[in-house]
Amino acid sequence: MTDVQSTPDSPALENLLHETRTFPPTPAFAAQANVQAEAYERADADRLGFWADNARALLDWQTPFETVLDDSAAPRYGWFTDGRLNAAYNAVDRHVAAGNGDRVAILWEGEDGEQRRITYGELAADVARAANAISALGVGTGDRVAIYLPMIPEAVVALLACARIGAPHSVVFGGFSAEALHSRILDAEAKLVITADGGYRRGGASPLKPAVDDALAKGGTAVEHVLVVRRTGGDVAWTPQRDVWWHDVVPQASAEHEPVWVDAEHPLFILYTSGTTGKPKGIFHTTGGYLTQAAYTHHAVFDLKPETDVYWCTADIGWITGHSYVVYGPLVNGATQVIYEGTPDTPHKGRWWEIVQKYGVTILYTAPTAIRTCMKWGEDIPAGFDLSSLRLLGSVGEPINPEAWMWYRRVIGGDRAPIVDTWWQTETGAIMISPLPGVTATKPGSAQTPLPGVVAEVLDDAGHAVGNGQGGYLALTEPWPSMLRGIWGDEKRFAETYWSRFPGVYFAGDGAKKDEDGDIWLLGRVDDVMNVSGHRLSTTEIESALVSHPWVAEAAVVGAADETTGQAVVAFVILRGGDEAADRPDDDAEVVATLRGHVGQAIGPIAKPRSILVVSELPKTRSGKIMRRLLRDVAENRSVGDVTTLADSGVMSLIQQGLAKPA
Ligand code: 6R9
Repeated sequence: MTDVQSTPDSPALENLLHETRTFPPTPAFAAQANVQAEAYERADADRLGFWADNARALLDWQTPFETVLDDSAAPRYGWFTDGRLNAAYNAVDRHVAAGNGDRVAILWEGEDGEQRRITYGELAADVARAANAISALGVGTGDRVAIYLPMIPEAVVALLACARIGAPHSVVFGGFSAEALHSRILDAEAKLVITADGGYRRGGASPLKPAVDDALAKGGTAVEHVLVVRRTGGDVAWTPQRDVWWHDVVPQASAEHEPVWVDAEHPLFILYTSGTTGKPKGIFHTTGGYLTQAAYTHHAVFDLKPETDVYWCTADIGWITGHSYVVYGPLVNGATQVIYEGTPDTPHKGRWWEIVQKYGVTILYTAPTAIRTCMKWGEDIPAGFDLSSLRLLGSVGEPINPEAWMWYRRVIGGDRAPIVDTWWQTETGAIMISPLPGVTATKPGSAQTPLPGVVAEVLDDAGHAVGNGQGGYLALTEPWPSMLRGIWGDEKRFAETYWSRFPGVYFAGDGAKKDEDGDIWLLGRVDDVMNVSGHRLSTTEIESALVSHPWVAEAAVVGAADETTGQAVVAFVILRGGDEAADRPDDDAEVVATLRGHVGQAIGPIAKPRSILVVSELPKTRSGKIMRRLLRDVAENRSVGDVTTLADSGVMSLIQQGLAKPA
């Protein structure tokens, strides 16, 4: 707890919560870690040389590069520009060439219990067949392919088949509507759509093909064919000539295919990310720099030992985390990984932990939203499974509240496995700020340190780096290999969105602070920062204070217009189940009074929410981010805005119904 020190006109984000607990790596973990402290020194001494070494060590190049960084057209930087390579070759074939064709690449588990085990050798053949099949459908190098699939092995095969022929893929989340899909197909001018009849979610088959049909019926697209994987066996409408079954063309195709060697700067994929306002941005990444940093960070941050580890990243393939840490990073590094199709509570709330036990998962990478959901369900559930195989845990997607971090460490990691809290974005392509598990003494709630080769700063309004103990804007001050190369078809928006707030510096859009040790804490999106009587408060810190109370599983905080204070803090909370809830009064009003007092104590009177609403769900994107914009609409009594990127569109009416009922 600290005093609120700044004056009402202080521009900087106030720095409220303090954390003193640290967890150094055990000597045994440190001794075996892939990356040691020297990496920071090496990269500081010669950043470009460091990345060039990694690009050469981690990837196979058909034509070696000489140029490391081309900054002549900044901010459109180029990396390894005179080199040539192929992403699918690097992810699959070269492991076979090196004699590891029999190593398992994918341990797939369907939600319905179906299982598939795919070796690198089998994956190489599948990718080559799919590459031949999509070429035969008229897709050439440079053509775009939209992918709208559930979490099935064919999703990995489809991405890699595109990469193999140099056709940039554009993955659209399986949960998105026909309208969202249509706008993304149009924007990328995709020629082919790869989809499935459906997938399994929440215990049932949920159809996908109808959304593709509806999207294409809206017209204006360049789509010539729809390639359809049969997963659920449900009935599908069929447009002859246009629609083609995967099983009719892929298994029959030849498993011989010469990869298309592309320039390092050839586009590998487009991935749409919804801005807070306006039309989604097609973030595009290229081949050499992206693969280098995806592979390096996967090796350094997850400490992967390909012969012995079983790695599991729970992200959907429609999120950047699925691109970098299900497909490219792990496969380039030759990992054996689990892929699970469904939801964590199907058919029971221990499904994830059952999978960890069954496959002996050693490295688990997931999102705070999942951790908080498990906290809500109670720790008895994971306690019913043997999680002793886990040796490293990761977190991504949102700030992880210190309380959730401690729970993750104790309940899932057995107080043994280090936690890496990894900050990055669709735009950064790969992890940027994170502890190194064998080096860093970790701190609950903080992403801590830029990785070797990455330069990040916290800047004040005027663009000066803040000192320790101060808050401001997170910025990346030097180019990095996996940086976005642009917004598809919109160079102007690229320059304005990322490069104009602080000229020449990448503006991440996140608030951050540096603590007394110089460690970086992420404080939420700058758009969500609240201004209460002139004090700029972060959503994250107040949410963390709420979650530190034993009754609270999840919290979302927004600033709502207020006549006296400009903005007032309004909090939405989900209460915890299990033993933690034992002493909780039944009366919501008493709960609310206690929680307000708790925030006042933990942070200070300025942060006390004006109101706290107890809800059963929070609106989230498919990657688990809370959509505070929608909660602000509720807090300010407006009708709720665009909900097309919500994971579950029914949530907003649930929240509003709950609020309408008499307290
Ligand atoms: C990888 C990913 C990016 C935004 C980012 C930030 C938030 C991600 C975080 C985190 C705090 C972390 N974010 N990881 N905030 N700590 N470890 O999530 O990409 O979907 O593009 O979102 O997510 O706000 O700016 P993306």
